[in-house]
Amino acid sequence: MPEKLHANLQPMFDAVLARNPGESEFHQAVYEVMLSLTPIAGHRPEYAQWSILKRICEPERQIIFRVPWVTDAGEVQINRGFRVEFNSALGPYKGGLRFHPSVNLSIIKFLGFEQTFKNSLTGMPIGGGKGGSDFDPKGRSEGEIMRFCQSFMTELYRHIGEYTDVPAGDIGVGGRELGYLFGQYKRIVNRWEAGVLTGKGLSWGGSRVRTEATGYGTVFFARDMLAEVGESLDGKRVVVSGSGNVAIYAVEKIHQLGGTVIACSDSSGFVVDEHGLDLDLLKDVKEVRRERLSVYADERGPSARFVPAGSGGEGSSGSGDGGAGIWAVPCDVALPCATQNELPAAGAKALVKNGVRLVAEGANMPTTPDAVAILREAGVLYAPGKASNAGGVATSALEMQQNASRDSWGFEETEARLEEIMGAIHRTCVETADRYGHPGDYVVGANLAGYMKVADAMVAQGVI
Ligand code: NDP
Ligand code: 2IT
Repeated sequence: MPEKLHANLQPMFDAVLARNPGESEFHQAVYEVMLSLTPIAGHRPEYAQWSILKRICEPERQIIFRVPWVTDAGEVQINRGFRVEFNSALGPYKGGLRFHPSVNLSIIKFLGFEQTFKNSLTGMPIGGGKGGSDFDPKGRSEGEIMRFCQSFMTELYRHIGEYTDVPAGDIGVGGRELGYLFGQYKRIVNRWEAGVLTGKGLSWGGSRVRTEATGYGTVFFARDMLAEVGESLDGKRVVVSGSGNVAIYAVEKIHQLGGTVIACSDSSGFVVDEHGLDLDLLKDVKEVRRERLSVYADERGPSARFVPAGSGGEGSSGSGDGGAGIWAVPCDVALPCATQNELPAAGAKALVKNGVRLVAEGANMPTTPDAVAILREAGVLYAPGKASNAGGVATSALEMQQNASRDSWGFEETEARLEEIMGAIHRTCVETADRYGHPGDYVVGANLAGYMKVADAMVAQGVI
């Protein structure tokens, strides 16, 4: 880790390392929060006490289960399912489900830990949780995906509920998978409980804008950061990594606000399109046909070129140019929207060399600690995901509100709520960073504000 922790905090971090061996992503997420506690470790020691930190770093409940299912060819498959119910100080556990072959307990714990502070920042009454499976949806038939989702829910259903734990989507889990999950839940419990999952389809309890919310929210946040220093997105060249749910709607909002997105990626490589991405074609290739990004370049014509991922296999970050990948494409604004640790030091150096002005995370923990240090050192405006990508879960909380009141709001009204929430998170970050002597530091602002609210609620509720 690039920077040393405050002397009071280092032994606590060492204890977390010893207690959770081998969980590198979880260690990284805890380190990033503990580093931000430095400004209060001296003069607000009540927040940096081990009695609180040791509880915050320990999930309330960790569920690991077998997910058996049968392929189209009749072969029995076993996957591992996870749900980590991290913290319920502020409300029912809330957070997505990820289906990706890389999923393990460390990844689910880092995501649940981050989610706790992100959800706190939204101002909505939601605790933190995360789940998923090492199931790989790629290349699976519709029938296989449905059977997997049904088997996954056959165990998960007993742990979730409107007042207990409310899952949603994440990598590999979108509208299709949520439909199969909700259907199986309803069949098992024999009740219509819309509030048990968010990200549902619009005709069966979903909220308008939930599909767009994470990408739109990230761009609203980036716009507010630029406005803070008297700039705007108008005319900016933007690189967005990923081409899934978050990336696609980040591209859409950037184009609506006058910027031009000139590159995006998937795990097979990245595409550079100097005329600006054709969003209709991108949606058709990725959302409808579920194709690789090279198909976009083939069909777009001469303005677009596809750069395959390098032999390092790191997808959006590893394509042979010193590890910089998509981040070697010169831009003013970079929005990492694919996955954790996809923006390494080499990428940050390339961005800085090419004069990037702002990096805002649409993904969770996409920037490595080394890369964060490089960006901050160079004075690049930088927003951590727990602030900038909070629009997705905030709109999930709006979906819960609509479900609870059996209501359904219009698109404009819901988007206005999202914009207002992102503006409030932005102000909270700026004011908190100012108050604790780190003006303009969104990492300190987001982590301190998110953390202190959770810690206060935990203290008020006693040692439970
Ligand atoms: P999707 O599954 O819709 O898209 C993920 C995108 O990232 C795809 O383009 C995928 O490429 C790429 N990707 C995933 N894993 C890797 C990898 N290991 N290497 C290279 N590329 C990869 O997921 P989302 O868009 O929903 O999620 C993206 C990020 O945003 C995640 O970090 C998620 O946790 C975070 N997030 C999501 C929210 C939501 O509401 N969905 C809310 C807040 C954060 P390919 O298709 O080739 O695998
Ligand atoms: O990381 C995230 O915030 C999400 N995947 C969305 C969680 C949610 O419950 O909407």
